[in-house]
Amino acid sequence: MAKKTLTPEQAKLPGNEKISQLSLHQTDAEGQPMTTDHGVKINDDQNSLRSGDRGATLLEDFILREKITHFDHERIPERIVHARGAGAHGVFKLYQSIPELTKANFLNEMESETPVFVRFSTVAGSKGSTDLARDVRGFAVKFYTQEGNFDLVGNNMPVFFIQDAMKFPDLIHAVKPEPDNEMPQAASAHDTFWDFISMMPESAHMVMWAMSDRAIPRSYRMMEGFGVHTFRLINAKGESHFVKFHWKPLLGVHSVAWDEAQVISGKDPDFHRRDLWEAIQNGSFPEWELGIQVVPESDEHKFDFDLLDPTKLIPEELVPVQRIGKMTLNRNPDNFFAETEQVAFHVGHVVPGIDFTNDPLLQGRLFSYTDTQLIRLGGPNFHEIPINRPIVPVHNNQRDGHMRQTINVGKTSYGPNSTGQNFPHQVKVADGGFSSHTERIDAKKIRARSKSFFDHFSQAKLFFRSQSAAEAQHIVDALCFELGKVKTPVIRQRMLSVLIQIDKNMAQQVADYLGMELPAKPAQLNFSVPADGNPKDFEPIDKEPIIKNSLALSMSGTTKDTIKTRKIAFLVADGADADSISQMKKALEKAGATIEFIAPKLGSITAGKEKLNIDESLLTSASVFYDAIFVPDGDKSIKTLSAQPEALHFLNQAYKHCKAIALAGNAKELMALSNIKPQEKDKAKQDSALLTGNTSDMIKNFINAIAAHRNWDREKARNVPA
Ligand code: HDD
Repeated sequence: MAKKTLTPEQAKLPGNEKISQLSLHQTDAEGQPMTTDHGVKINDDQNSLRSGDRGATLLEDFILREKITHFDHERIPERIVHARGAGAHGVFKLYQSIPELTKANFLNEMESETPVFVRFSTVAGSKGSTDLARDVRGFAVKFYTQEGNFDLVGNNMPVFFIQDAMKFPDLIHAVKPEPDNEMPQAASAHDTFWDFISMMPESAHMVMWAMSDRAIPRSYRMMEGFGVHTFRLINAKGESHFVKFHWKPLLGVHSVAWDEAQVISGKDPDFHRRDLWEAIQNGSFPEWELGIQVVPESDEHKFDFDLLDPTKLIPEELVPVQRIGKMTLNRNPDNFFAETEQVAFHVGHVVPGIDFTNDPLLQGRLFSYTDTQLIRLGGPNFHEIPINRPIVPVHNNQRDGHMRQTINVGKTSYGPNSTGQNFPHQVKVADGGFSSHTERIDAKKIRARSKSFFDHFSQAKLFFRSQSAAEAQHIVDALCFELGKVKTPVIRQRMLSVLIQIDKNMAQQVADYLGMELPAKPAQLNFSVPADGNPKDFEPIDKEPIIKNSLALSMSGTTKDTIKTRKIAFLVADGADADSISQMKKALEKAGATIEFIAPKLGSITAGKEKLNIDESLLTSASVFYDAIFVPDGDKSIKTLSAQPEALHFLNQAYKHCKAIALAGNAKELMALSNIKPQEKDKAKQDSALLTGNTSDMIKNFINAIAAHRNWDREKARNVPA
């Protein structure tokens, strides 16, 4: 079967106002003569100009010089964080207008669709690093609204490691590869990261998220997104409400297994990028609902945490998430560098109706994002790069600078002016002029943190207690792995002191693995103390969460009723049963899944009277690329597969990674051969994701097992070699 990959043209991917604007900057060389950058037609682009057949190259060769100079300057600095990413275009459509909360036009205009550009990323790795690193994922959305650009620059986790932007360079220096040997790449499992974290108890909550399976998503399309900080919504009367922004994926929130992540990193480090690209190209457009949690100003102090503290979330049980619109990603970029690499997000890009709070992390970010673009994109005119331009006109008295594109006409570049009739003119608030929320502030200038920021553990406890058994076990496993990679015993020891504050049993399991005793509560937990400070004044407040658990924090309750876009491998060889194949294929495709045929070699196989084209071979593929495996009936095919170690490994690995496996008819013989040995108490028939029998009888259960994502129960036995 040929893969369904369409060009944007064939797929008739939707455009929008931003896409039309971008198209003005596109160029297509089809049918065109080659020229220099200055438009001179080139006769020979293959040979440099030289003095005689075997002589030296001449300095005069402007064609050679131009080509090489441009090449030498092709790279720009990668992002200091979030260097590795993938982007896509789309639209945002409102379900419900909210004028009582905000005057932002794009959150009120029901008829219009707002173009968006989204970039997903990992944080720590370099531009060429693996997509499957255990890491936070960036989730940055640029809304091209009719009132200018609004950037929601969030992550796939709702809290952050630190409470003050002042510590961001330290955090990033600690997590990035160590400076002496530039190792390890795209990994937090090393001494400097855990050294920093173990001295920074405010990171405890985020560490629980980062060690959870949220840090190894199955797909960008299956991640939540969060604005993290508390922002403000401002209505036409100038009234403010606090708001937290959420993105809820319609495919649910799902992750891969850690062992699987590591295998994918070797087999296809572009796994997430490819998944996003292919989904859009195949017309399976990824969708998220935009959610808001709204808190009236009068309730600011109603919670047992500070709304300005970015290490805290508002439990959905306390303030439900209202879903107010949907974002659909429906178009891949035309050029990675021009769009995905050059896009410049800024948490300070807001439109009238949206404003900031005094969250100290947010406040520092407001400075950092423009500053970083100046070095990364080379100067103050980065807003003129096509992907960054708003879809509304830009007029002001900013002028000149490196690579200025706009040709401002006239003499006037200042205001007030009379030479240009005082244009461009300022805009009244009633007519859409931005004015900052008039928050009352009556305070002393101090360099300090509010005591209301000192509870570092209650939400870390809430998160851990809200996990399913499998998720909690994965956090323990992740901590064992990460701290196991730490070489300095005192760092491990200090980290155990932090973990005890969250959950003693969890800390004990990690300590056992590390071969260490659980330490007593140390004299000092927080090392983030000013030179004149008394460490005692900086110790965390020990508090219990005010709710027992929060369902929304666990992925186990997420959408599990669809197999749309899931990839299913059909393991086949000559002689596979045509009926078995077509029954299963039809049912899975009807439910929205994608099928790929995998055989010992490429080309085609015979299945009954049919010839089946093979998509991948056992050599080019691996079970980690698929959500589930089906082996159709057919004696000859099964015999061939039985003799192929790669086929047996394929099945065993899928089993280890808790995936749905359906073995039709005699294919069940492959079970023992591939070392799939459910424990006595855990027999095959009790494993809801390991199916044997007739193809037609297993279809429904197979679909349910794929929709359930993984049968994590299978892990309990811990008896699966791979
Ligand atoms: Fe940041 C990039 C998200 C804290 C400084 N950040 C960046 C990106 C995302 C985030 C998604 C990539 C944007 C893209 O795809 O181009 N950052 C966050 C979140 C944070 C956060 C959710 C905490 C809630 N960041 C943060 C702090 C600082 C920065 C505290 C500095 C004080 N972030 C940057 C940066 C980056 C960046 C250095 C690197 C590239 C860029 O901005 O454009 O300025």
